[in-house]
Amino acid sequence: MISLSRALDVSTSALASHLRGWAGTTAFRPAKSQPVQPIILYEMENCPYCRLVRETLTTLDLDAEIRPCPKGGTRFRPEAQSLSGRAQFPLMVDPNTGRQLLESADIVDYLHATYGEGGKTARGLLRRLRVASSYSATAMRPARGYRARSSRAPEKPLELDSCESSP
Ligand SMILES: N[C@@H](CCC(=O)N[C@@H](CS)C(=O)NCC(=O)O)C(=O)O
Repeated sequence: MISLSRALDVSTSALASHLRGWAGTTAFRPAKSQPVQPIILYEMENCPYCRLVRETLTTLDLDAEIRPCPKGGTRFRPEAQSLSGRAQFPLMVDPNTGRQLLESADIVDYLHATYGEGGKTARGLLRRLRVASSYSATAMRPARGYRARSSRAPEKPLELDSCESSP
């Protein structure tokens, strides 16, 4: 039988996806080419800006290596900070082109331009609405993925087939 805490977990996660209009469900603009080496994304699970980038990875159907950087994380967070010179996420590194970008809107534009069919993400009211709905999705699960817990690193990266909106 499903426990109450599990039911709450799935419900808040589904609500978060709902607040984003289930963006990041369908690859309706699949990439015209796949990166030879996976794109690297340093991110925080509960960061509204990181969610917008992860949604774009789904929309373009791109392979990416996700490097989680929760508060207190010791595995990837220091690496990201030394790369960009600050603690700001998302940070994208594309080993195929040598590009490194910090701002979520710039990362989304870069992914569409490099692997999709171009087009710029909205910067005005639509962008503010997107960010606001992504904040409200985070508010559904404010502490989830925020702070690191101790763990043992796997020998090889774990493979996860997923789409960003899946609760
Ligand atoms: N303008 C940036 C904002 C990014 C931002 O504010 N990220 C926050 C998390 S939501 C951050 O990196 N905070 C550092 C931290 O929490 O350690 C973007 O659009 O990417």
